[in-house]
Amino acid sequence: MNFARSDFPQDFLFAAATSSYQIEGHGFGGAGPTHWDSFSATPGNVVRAENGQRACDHYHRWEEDLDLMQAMGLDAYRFSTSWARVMPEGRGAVNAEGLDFYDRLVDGLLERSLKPMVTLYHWELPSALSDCGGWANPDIAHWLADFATVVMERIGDRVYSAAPINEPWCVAWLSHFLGLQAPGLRDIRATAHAMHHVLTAHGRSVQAMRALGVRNIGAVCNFEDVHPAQDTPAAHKAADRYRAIYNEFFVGGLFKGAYPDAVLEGLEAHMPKGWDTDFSLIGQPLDWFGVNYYTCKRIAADSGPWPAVREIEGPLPKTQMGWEIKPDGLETILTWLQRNYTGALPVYITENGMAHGDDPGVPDAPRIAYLDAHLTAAKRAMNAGVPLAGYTFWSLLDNYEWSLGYEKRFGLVHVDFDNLKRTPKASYYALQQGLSR
Ligand code: IFM
Repeated sequence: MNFARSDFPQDFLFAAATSSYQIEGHGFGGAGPTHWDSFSATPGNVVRAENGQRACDHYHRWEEDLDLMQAMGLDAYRFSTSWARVMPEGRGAVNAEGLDFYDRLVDGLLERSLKPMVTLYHWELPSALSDCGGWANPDIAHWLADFATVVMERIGDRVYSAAPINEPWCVAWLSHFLGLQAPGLRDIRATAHAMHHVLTAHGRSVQAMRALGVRNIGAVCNFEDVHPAQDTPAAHKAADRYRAIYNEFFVGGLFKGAYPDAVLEGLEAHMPKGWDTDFSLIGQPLDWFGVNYYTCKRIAADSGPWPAVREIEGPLPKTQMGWEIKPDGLETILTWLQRNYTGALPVYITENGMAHGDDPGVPDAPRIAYLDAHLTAAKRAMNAGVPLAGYTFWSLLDNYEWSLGYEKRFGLVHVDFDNLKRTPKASYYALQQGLSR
């Protein structure tokens, strides 16, 4: 691996990321049911109907996992808090055991000189809130802000950074329009409402955290490097529309106080009442912006109603997810964001990594090459003027890859899901070496 820490500025942070439902073991510690438990119990939604009830049992093995990060030489850990673990009904009563868990985790990180980077919501909505309409209900902005308050009253004095929501596109579009994640809806009205409420919830939660004095608050969105599949006007238009939905809608709300016309042309008729008066709430000042990047997309025009876009398989080598490997897309996204949205705001790569069908003991050379190439692309973006402040590897552990179950392995550390044994992969050791240089 070419990567060396000394090629990056001294205060540049290297981190690993996970999320609560994907690793903790939701069946432990008095957590309430979530929409992922019911989505996964519904035949056809998740490979082998797998769920996060046990996952990596990080709930009991968290010290071993923190030791692994410390030994690797990382500076920070990006994790999320499970809403239903802290508030089993989503509102009201607090599960003391759940809050204690995150309290211990934060102290354990600080004891190991790892900076805690917390995301409040990484997708496991409490079922009681899902029953009330979940992200389609405007009250979710207040529900999330209340959850933010409960969590931050306990750990807000010790976290390094905080973000309300991971990947709004997945929370809204993937889950309410494409139906591929919980709650598995395919409904344009629910989608339009969720797209907007994910941002009002972001805004209210930022306000709630600021009121408590929490510092270093940001937002995290995911991006793809989008290209027309053919050089035709129709494919270009379709790619523009796809890009507007995926890449431009959320940053439009956060940084420009407006949604792109190419999205409104399809969603405006379905938006919640008064949506266009919410931008001062949505556009709360931020201290940093987080970019999750994995791949590119080739888009063609499709027949049928809006958005009339179709993904076409591309020519580049692919990961276990079937995602094309396109490191220069990361540079494209970072420089485009900096020029059009984030300007001088510090940017973190909050997720990047690849799934690979790792066998224990077999070096994961493709992952090493993937990370090396993306770190180099990040460096190029920095040379082009992007104020990049950190890089987070997805993921520390093999874990629950949502509707794809436990088959897709993103970890730097292999997890044997029969006995939960952790075994660092070659990529873990390659990064460990690079971090020491
Ligand atoms: O595993 C997910 C994570 O939960 C959110 N970002 C993308 C990862 C890989 O699909």
